[in-house]
Order: sequence, then C-alpha cells, then structure tokens
Amino acid sequence: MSVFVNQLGYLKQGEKRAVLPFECKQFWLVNESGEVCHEGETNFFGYDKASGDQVTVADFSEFNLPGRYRVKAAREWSEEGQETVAVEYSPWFVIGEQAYDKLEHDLLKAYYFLRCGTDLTEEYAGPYVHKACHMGKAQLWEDHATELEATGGWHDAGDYGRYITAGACALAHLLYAYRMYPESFEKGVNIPESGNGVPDVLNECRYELEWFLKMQRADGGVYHKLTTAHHAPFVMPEEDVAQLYVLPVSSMATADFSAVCALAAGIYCNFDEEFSGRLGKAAKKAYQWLKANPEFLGFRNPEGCGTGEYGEWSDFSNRFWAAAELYSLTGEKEYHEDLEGLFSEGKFPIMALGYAEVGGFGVLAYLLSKQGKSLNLMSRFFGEIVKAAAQRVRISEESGYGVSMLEWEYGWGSNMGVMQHGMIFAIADYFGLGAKVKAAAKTIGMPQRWRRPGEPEIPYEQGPREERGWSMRDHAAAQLDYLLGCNALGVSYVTGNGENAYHYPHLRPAHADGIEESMPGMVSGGPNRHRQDQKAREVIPEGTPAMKCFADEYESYSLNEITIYWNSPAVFTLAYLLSRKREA
Ligand code: G3I
Ligand code: 9MR
Ligand code: ZN
Repeated sequence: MSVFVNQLGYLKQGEKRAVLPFECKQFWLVNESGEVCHEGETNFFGYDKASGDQVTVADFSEFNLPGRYRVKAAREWSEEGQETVAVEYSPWFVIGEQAYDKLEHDLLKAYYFLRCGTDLTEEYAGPYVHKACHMGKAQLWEDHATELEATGGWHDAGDYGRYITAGACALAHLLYAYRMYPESFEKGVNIPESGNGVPDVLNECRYELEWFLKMQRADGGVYHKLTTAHHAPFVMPEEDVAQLYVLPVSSMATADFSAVCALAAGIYCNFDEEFSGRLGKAAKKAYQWLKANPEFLGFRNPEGCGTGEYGEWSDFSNRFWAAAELYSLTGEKEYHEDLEGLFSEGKFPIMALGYAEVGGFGVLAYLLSKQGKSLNLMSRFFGEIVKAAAQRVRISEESGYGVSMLEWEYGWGSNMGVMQHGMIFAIADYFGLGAKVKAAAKTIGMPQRWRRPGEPEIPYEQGPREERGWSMRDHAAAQLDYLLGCNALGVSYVTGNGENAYHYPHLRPAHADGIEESMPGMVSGGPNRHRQDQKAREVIPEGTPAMKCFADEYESYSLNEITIYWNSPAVFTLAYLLSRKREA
C-alpha cells in the first residue's frame, strides 16, 4: 500500500492530502461500500530530498463529508510497449470530528503505563498490569551510606531510569498544553485519580511532580537522575531489583526543576493550595541554589554508571527558563532582571522546546504571564516566534510530505522534532502571528546543519519549493499527518493508532509482558539516519534516505524507543488542533 495518508484521518476543516511515491494523474476517494465519493487530479511535487522519492500529492481538502474512506490511485507505466495500470490503495481512514478521539486518549494514558512505584491494576491498565516497581531506597552515588526515599514518577522511556531534565521537558509540554488549550483536556483517561475534579492531565503530571519534589537536596540543588548503575535487561519493572542510585546535582536539573515547579505552582493553585505552595517553595529554593552557584555544573556519567546521561554544554537556557517562570509566578524584579540579562547575552537558541535547550518554555512563561511586561522584550520574543515558525514553514514547503524536517534533522528521536515543529506553528497561531510568519517565510535564512548553541547560522541552500499558502493550523496538522502515516514508509509511529501502526517499541514492559500488542499511545523515536545501535546498523542499509531510516525492531533503541518527552509534544500539537476544532 504505497498511498500514504494520516491513518487515523482528518478533521472536516483544513488540509487533507495523500502522498504517493510515484507519478500518477488521478485519484479517487472510495467509501466502505466501494463507491467513489470524490475524484481529483493530483499535483506532481517532484523530488523529495528526505525520502529520496519523486512524489505526487493528492489533495482532497475540499472534501469534508464525514465517513470512512481510502484513497485509490492508478499507477501507470509502460512495459514492452504496453501501457500497464496498477491500482494502489491507502489504508482506511476517517473524515470527521472524532478522527483523533482514541489518539487523544492514548497519548495521555501512555503516562499511566510508565508510572513507577505503584501497582498498575487491571481496572486502569487492562492487560498491561504489573506490581509496584523500584520501591527500594536509593543510595547517593557520592556516598553510599546516605539513602533517599524517592519512589514514584514516570519511567523515562524504554529503560527504567528517571531523569530530571527529561521529566521537566515532558511536564512543560503537558502543562503548557493544558494552560493554552484547557478545553482539550475535558475528557478523563481512566486513571486512579479520575473524577476528583482535577483534569487528568494535571492528575498525571502531579504523579511526576511529587517525585520531582523528592529529588531536591536540602540546600536547594536538584539531583540529576535516579537510576540503577546500568540499564536493566528486558524484564518487567518489578523484576529490576538492582540497587538504585541518586546521581549528583547538576545546574541544568536544578534550573529545569525550579522552572517546572514554578510553572506547576501557578497552575495547581486553582486546585490544591497546599500542593501549589510546596511547588512554589521548592522552585524558589532551587533558584536560590542557582544564584549561589552561578557556574555551569554539568553532568557526565561517572565511571561505573551507564544509564542515560542527558549531558549539556551550558545551562543558559535552563537558567533563563527558571527566571521566566519565577517571574511569572511572583512578579519579583530580580527574576525579571535575570531573564532579561540572560536573553540579551544571546547564548542559547531562544525557541527550543527540548530536554536540553529549553528557551522556548521561558518565552511562553513570559508571554503568558499576568505580571507586568516590558514591551521591548515582548516584541523581541514575538520576533523570535515569527522567525522560528517562518523557518519551519519554509522547510515544510520543501517537503513533498509537508513535514518540517531537513534531511539532516532525522536523528535520534526525530519524531520529537516533528512534533516540536507542530508546537511552533501552534504557538505562532496562539499569539496571532500567522500572517507575519507567512510574510517572513519568503526571505528567512536558515541553519544548514546542526549547530552547537552560539555557533553562527549558515546560509540556506535552496531546494525545490512550493508555496502552499497554508495556515499555521494546516502546517501543524501536516506534522501530525506525518506521525500517523503520511510518510515515506507509510508507518504510523503511535502504537495502536492506525491500520499500519508500528508494533514493537524498545520498551521493556511491552516486550517482557508476553502480550503481543504493545500498550497503545506510545510515540516511537522514528527515523534516525545515524544508525546508532547494532540492530539499526544490521537492518538499515548505508545510504538509506533519511525518512526511511526506520525499522520496527524492539532491539533498536536509536530507532524505535519511546520516551515521555516524545509523547508530550504530540499531546501539545493535538491539543492545539482539537481546540481549534471545538472553537469552530
Ligand atoms: O549529532 C547529531 C547531529 O548529527 C544531528 O543532525 C542532530 C539532529 O538530529 O542531532 C545530533 O545529536 C544527537 C542528539 O541526540 C541530539 O538530538 C546525537 O547524535 C544523539 O546520539 C543524541 O541521542 C540522544 C540519546 O539519548 C543518546 O545520548 C537522544 O536525543 C536522547 O533522547 C536519548 O535519551 C535516552 C536516555 O539517554 C535514556 N533513556 C532513553 C532515552 C531515549 O533513547
Ligand atoms: O534500553 C536502553 C535505552 O533506553 C537507551 O536509550 C540506550 C542508550 O543508552 O540503551 C539501552 O540499553 C542498552 C544498553 O545501552 C546496551 N546494552 C543493551 C541495552 C538494551 O538494548
Ligand atoms: Zn519503576
């Protein structure tokens, strides 16, 4: 089936496209009774660099009759003087307002399946039950005689580690999704707290935040991570009983902790003052530690520790984010001075929304804050949003798939990039910057390769272009389309969602539980052209086009792992798309 679509489907309004990796002229939409409901001429896009294919686009945006359909296309070629026609079909998909109902539920519910330190019971987990895991005390890596009770939180990913900067990133995506699009979080996801009067997204985030609070040292510094010395074998979490360690404090972890606790304090105050108070206090204390320790305190795995490192080169963006959140929470001048100072030094990418570079969260904190704001700073932040979104528009216009990814951006966890770009379009739209973005996209300059923070931008090499005139919403939707199957492999990168969804995430419980189907709602890391593990090197031939560097192999962590911060930007982007639906 090489007619690629979003396998869940499309909302009635907005762009709807199928992409075909071959030339063809006509296409049809066929319903379940086999009737043709729509026919159209395709547009030949040409060479799509990331997939290495000549691609054709079948646009059926104008068709919005709710129902279940598939796209039929006739592929023609000549064989020994004869015209041959082969008919190809896309997977089945839905047009209608309920297209993403299951996805919405599953993406958030995924966090429940990653809960550590609690029994997952049949009532909430269905067949994916397990006993409370990682219940032992953790020893300080630096002093084994000191023990810490730090159960709880989410497993980071396919491994059982718990890492502060990664957790802060996931929390930031989820909490901002709620803050900006609360109307998209009205439905519950059947977790133990459901029905307590608090939206489930906040119930779920609290599970992680309570663990965060345990990771702060008495002096305000925050431990970088809590893991065993090495990754566990592929066993159920409760069978991973190796000694747990708390690894040293880092300034990135302390700053991200401060930021996300301040952000959360401002949200939970509407539901639970006591909890909000604890968060606010912890955030300030972490900030005091940062002020007392102005030097960068990075993190490298000490000898004997082999779990995820999450090292960074600098902490400028982390400190900026913390200052911005604390300003937003308290309105105190000191924080404003700090954030302004860090911003004007210009030592970090402003609109990053990742687990290492976090400047974009600081920008959101400031712009959404109810405190007094500097007009100058606001307009510079808006300018940064416009620039980031304009680059992303330009890049997606160079993709036959409408995905905003340059060839070299298909690295480890590329699907996170795709969904973060969805977030950038959402943010531009939120602040009403769509028209400015479109104007800026015509002339915008771009980085040509990955840069360390602070390295200059390199002029952009022109590729094929198609000015599509899409709205921010259309661009964001196209990123989701890619994730759900409108990509060169026709794979949906979310378990349990889509006719051709991947099945075998690098996720220990999903493999060890003996159940054939993985728990639903898990976003795979996706294509990675660097082939960074043995399985990937085995199954991906060298020279494979970037978008095709993926295989549904549970052993390949560099292609097919899941993480809490790869699900979260998908939750955000979807919350945006659904909020617009409800508005309409
Ligand atoms: O060097 C590349 C560059 O060539 C590329 O163009 C660019 C854009 O994709 O990325 C650059 O750096 C990559 C970096 O991630 C940033 O994306 C590295 O090559 C790549 O090795 C690095 O991968 C990280 C991986 O840990 C290894 O450190 C992933 O982002 C990160 O998500 C992953 O995190 C692990 C945790 O350690 C443990 N838990 C699971 C989790 C997910 O696999
Ligand atoms: O499962 C681990 C995964 O979560 C990490 O992203 C990855 C890189 O740190 O490591 C995986 O664990 C592997 C370990 O590094 C080497 N031995 C095999 C482990 C499982 O495949
Ligand atoms: Zn656990």
